[in-house]
Amino acid sequence: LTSESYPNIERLASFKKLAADDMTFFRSILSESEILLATEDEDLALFNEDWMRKYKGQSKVVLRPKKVEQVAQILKYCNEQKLAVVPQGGNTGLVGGSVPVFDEIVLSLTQLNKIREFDPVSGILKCDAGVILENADSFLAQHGYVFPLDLGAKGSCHVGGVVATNAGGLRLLRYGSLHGTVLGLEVVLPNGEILNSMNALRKDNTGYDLKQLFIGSEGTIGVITGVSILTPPRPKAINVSFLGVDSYEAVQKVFVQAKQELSEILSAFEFMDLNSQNLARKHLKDVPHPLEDEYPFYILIETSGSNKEHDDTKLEAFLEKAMEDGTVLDGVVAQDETELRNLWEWRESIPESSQAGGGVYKYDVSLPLKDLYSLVEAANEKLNEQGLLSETDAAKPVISAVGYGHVGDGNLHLNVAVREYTKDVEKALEPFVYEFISSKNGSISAEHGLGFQKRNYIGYSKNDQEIKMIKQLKSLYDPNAILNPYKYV
Ligand code: FAD
Ligand code: 2HG
Ligand code: ZN
Repeated sequence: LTSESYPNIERLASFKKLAADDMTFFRSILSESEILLATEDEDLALFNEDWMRKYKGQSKVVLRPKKVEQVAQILKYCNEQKLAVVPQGGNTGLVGGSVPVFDEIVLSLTQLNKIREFDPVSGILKCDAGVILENADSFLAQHGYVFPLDLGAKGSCHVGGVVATNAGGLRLLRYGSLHGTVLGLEVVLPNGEILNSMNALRKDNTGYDLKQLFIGSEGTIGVITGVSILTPPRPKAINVSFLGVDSYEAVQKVFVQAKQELSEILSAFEFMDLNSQNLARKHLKDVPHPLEDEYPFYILIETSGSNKEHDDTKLEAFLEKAMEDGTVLDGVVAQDETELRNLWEWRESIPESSQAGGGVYKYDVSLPLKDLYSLVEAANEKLNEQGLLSETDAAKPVISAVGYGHVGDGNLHLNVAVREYTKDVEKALEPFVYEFISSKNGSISAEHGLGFQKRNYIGYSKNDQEIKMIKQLKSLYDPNAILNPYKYV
């Protein structure tokens, strides 16, 4: 596996290089455990390299403050000194946005990780940005509440990281996007000012809703240090079923049926193609697939509610109908928590499975539902035409191009699993994939953001006027452009 370098980009000479006097300053405000320095044996790979092992920077220092005031002091200093900074959460982002490109200082939020308060009447949680998503959810479970966002990286990603990305995940269909559930933020601006809007109000129409600017800003205009979020009651009854169907048309039909029949208890509707399940099969090795026979498409449906009997009856009636009319060809329903986890595993393990053969090109796109799968077909055609794809021939770079995702949200994940990263594959896919999406009026990033990977392609989804305003906002809040440079702004 050859790690992708950063071609055609030069370090900006306007940024200062880290010097001894900078370290003296950092040591004056941080303790030893809050500073990690690269040494001969330690290249800080955990912080320099992204989850896909595709992007790697060369930062020599990671700062891990425990207090918001320290974040403010660090940014103020870096801004004055023109030292570039990359804010980093759990480093699970999938667009190369969370790691340095050159020698930017990594500002890691890992140690700013306290739950601040929880109101069990309103369900409003206030916490530090560095709280790991799964920890936030486990804390809420003790109070009968649930975090309104769930995703495969929950064990590592941060609450602040998902907000900075505006991640979507597996429950968006039910609980909506973070633009709705986040009620307030605490953000440190590049000049060191702390913007405190840790609101606990559901309604507040007093001028611009400033927090929205930071949700999904990917660390380019401020560092999120605190999050206030509305959490829903934890469902008492959860059902998961895993179905096999014979076409993408059938997937859409089942989606409509599920919305109609399951209505308020439907909490996730995910689809996976056969190729994605074949990759997962290799990865999960001895675990038997939930369905004995192979189907071109699979669907995972989750229901959650407060009354098991009620939900069971509804799910049974829905499945009976869908199987009777022949839309669903086969299916299973989890009988206990272990089976439920196991069914989810066949969906949640795909990102890792597609990476396991060497590397992966990931495209996270929004498309009109009717066109959602056509991108996977077009990509396969293109890779085949150019003789780049073979599941068995190790001389070909591409193992498989698979499609899966959050049908309920119109969000497809195209993963092109490769034996190694090569220019031929990249050239075949880009800008082809982006042009395809644009021609269907889709978005080149549904939920992962733009980061480094899509820095040159924002024009496929935003018009000139929108890009102009993004740049104006960037220069207003970060005039020295020290925050997350070389990425999409
Ligand atoms: P990082 O990766 O560290 O950072 C992401 C971006 O946010 C970077 O630009 C960084 O500079 C910035 N940032 C991080 N913290 C802060 C902060 N406190 N203040 C300002 N900027 C900050 N995404 C989905 O939307 N849906 C999914 O279903 C989903 N599933 C995933 C499954 C797996 C296995 C993996 C590896 C990733 C998945 N993702 C998914 C990607 C998703 O973007 C990340 O998991 C998550 O949003 C990033 O959180 P993080 O704390 O790791 O942030
Ligand atoms: C998911 O839905 C994540 O599993 C990751 O958004 C998607 O790896 C991907 O392409
Ligand atoms: Zn996703």
